[in-house]
Amino acid sequence: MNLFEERKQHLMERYEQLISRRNERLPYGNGIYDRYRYPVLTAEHAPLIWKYDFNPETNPYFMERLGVNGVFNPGAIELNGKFYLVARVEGVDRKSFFAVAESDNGVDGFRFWDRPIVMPETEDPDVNVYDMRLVRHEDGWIYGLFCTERKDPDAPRGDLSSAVAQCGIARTKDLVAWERLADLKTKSPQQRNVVLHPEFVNGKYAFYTRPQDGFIDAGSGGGIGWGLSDSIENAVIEEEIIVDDRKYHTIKEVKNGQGPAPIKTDKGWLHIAHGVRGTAAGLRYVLYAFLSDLKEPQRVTHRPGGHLIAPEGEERVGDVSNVVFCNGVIARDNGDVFIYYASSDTRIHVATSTVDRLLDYAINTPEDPLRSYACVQQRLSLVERNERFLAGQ
Ligand code: M1P
Repeated sequence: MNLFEERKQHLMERYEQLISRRNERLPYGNGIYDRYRYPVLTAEHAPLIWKYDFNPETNPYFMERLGVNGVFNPGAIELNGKFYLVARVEGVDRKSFFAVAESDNGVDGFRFWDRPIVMPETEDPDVNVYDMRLVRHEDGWIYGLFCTERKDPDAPRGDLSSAVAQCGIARTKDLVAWERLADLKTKSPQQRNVVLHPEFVNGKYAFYTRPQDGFIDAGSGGGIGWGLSDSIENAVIEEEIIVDDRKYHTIKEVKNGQGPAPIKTDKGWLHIAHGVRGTAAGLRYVLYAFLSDLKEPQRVTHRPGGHLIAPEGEERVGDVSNVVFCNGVIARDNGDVFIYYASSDTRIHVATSTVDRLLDYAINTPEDPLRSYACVQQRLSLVERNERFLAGQ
């Protein structure tokens, strides 16, 4: 067998082994959710025909022509009983694009569709697109809101890094054909992590936003914002309020952002978000949860303290280490919840829970009391309740 055939066969076999590998739920989680042994999607899950030229005449070494660097930060949706992720696929050229992967059970067997999504551009072409939030809206469309990034036209000469992030909006019925709408307009110079609320509020489209002064730095901005727009085709938010602020000495001191669209429950809207703090080793991204009022989704009713998911083990290392990020969740009719989170801007994992468990967590976990002394009081109160209960047994 020649080199071309040998490499091709080996890589194809290895690919099929990877896709058919069963995942395993790790035993004894924290009671809130379960983690799994393997990531559900990685760069190695990208189909070989996206990367290799299969013609031996033009590619005698069966050499990778268009490499994939990472697969992370997916939007998620259930359609006709199947699990779909719209992943951020990052080529080795640093540009990201979107691609759909599907699975029957949501924890393994994810396989990319043959072709990536062709996302139409607006008149002002995106340089990079990423982090899609998929929302099935009550108007009948499935929306994909994502970050569209372009070079900052006002950057000083020689500054090749400054960028402007805004919210791109597209809609689809089948995840195949996408209609691109105008980018969201707000007064903020930077917007990332914008999410469409699944229902109309006061007859308007409602958005979670994240206004920022700079591309990376929140500056005087930051916090999870909220605003309404009459139109989705030309969405404009005139007034933006902050519904979940960042705070000194918390897991969301530097910045935070809404994750996926919130889950509707009988006790309120259940949100998963990310919080960022600075450390000597750089930024640390963790996930947290909160609950907001059913009728007024912008009014937060419960704020469990601390993180819900933080990077663990190999999750801690990758292209941007010490990061977990979530923009996709699937809540099934039977109450099961699949939280898709990416680690270190490199790969995608799943954590499974239920609406009941997450509500118990959100409602009964005490808020961050913001001072060490108060944290000790909080812990002592738990210890004393336990002592009383155990003594009475
Ligand atoms: O690198 C970590 C994350 O950084 C950004 O998130 P945020 O806007 O909150 O800082 C995003 O670019 C995200 O894609 C990335 O995972």
